[in-house]
Amino acid sequence: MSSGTLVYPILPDTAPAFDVELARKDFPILSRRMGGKPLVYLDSAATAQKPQAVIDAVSRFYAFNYASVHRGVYRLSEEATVAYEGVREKVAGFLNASSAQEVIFTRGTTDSINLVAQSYGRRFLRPGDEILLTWMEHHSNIVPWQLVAEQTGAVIRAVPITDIGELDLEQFEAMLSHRTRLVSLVHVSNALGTVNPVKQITGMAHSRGIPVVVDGAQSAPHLKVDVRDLDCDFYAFSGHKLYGPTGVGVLYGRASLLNTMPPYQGGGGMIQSVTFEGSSWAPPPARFEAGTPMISEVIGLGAALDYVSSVGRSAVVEWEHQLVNYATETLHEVPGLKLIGTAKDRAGVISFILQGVHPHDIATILDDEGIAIRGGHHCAQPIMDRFHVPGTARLSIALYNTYSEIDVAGLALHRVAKMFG
Ligand code: C6P
Repeated sequence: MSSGTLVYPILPDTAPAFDVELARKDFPILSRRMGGKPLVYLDSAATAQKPQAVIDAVSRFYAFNYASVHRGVYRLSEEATVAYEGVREKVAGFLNASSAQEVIFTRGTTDSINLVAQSYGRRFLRPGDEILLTWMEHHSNIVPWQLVAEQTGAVIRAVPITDIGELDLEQFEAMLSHRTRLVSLVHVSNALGTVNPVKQITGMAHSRGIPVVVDGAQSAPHLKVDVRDLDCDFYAFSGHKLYGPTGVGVLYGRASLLNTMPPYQGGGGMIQSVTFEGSSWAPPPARFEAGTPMISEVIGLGAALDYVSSVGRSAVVEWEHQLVNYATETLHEVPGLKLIGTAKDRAGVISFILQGVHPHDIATILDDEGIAIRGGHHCAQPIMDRFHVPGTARLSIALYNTYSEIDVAGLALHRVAKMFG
């Protein structure tokens, strides 16, 4: 593995005040019209749009720099390897990990959580051990644990949440028992927008020696994440929700834990030696990256992180915070609309139901106005059950959204309410 030379330097977070109109020019798709109306893209929790810088980085890489990594002695391959490993350094900087060796490239959040479940979980869970989740988990942080529970005899328990969509911390503490072997929870709920107090949770879990996995799919794009400050043991996110390409994500893992974990997939690139009698493993992160990796996607992820740094991470967090507050107030005015999830600390997402209208119908009617929102259970069925709804309509924001787009969505929802009222 290369020494991790930085190919693209990590830009300091010192950008001046955020100018959304300037930022919007970076996203070519935002100039599209849908059925004659300007596109209002409010589904970034599903996937974020891509700035030109990311599109260019991927296309430049394919055009002029493309070769396999870790496998060639020729210059082109060495260049590609340096660029690929440079992104690992960049991700370590983005998360404030202690070292790039704690950064594993995966296909996304789902893949990252499955990795922890199948490697750490299968190695260390025993019959009767408890895996503690919460009621606000995405299916990606439920099903992988069910699979490993079936394989090991471990048991899943879920911490309840309050009526406003906050985690019940007293219950959380009460449910930590001598049988709890792992806590896995979402940082920011994709269905409610709730920001969970991860640092407090890792404190409670660690005082009992229990490691904590954090699903960061919705926090990496919207918060300043510092895995050392959060003190989590694993943190997973997806590149495509962070302005990067699909098919690439990250698992951060604390080095002391990664070193104890067996590979969960075998193949090229993850071994030290192979004979027919047996094989030995490369150290992390290579141990968990079997096969030719998603090279150009990793390059695109690096460009996305550069892009966010150039805009200014703190400025983006602040801008989005204002937008979420504004959207909450705007939606409050719509007759018959009920917000689902009104936690004090929220990010990225506003979820709601409208009396007498199915969420899919809301999304379809808004689409006629060029507005893209999501309706459904958001791959989080337990939380829908908790609120006794089949699904919600969800407006989710990114750095390129504006107050006037929220106004457009608000007016459209007023019309829907009138139509069905
Ligand atoms: N949520 C949404 O519209 P992948 O698909 O692996 O990139 O991310 C999975 C995932 C895991 N955790 C959370 C909290 C998520 O929000 C998601 C993806 C999308 O809300 C698609 S269902």
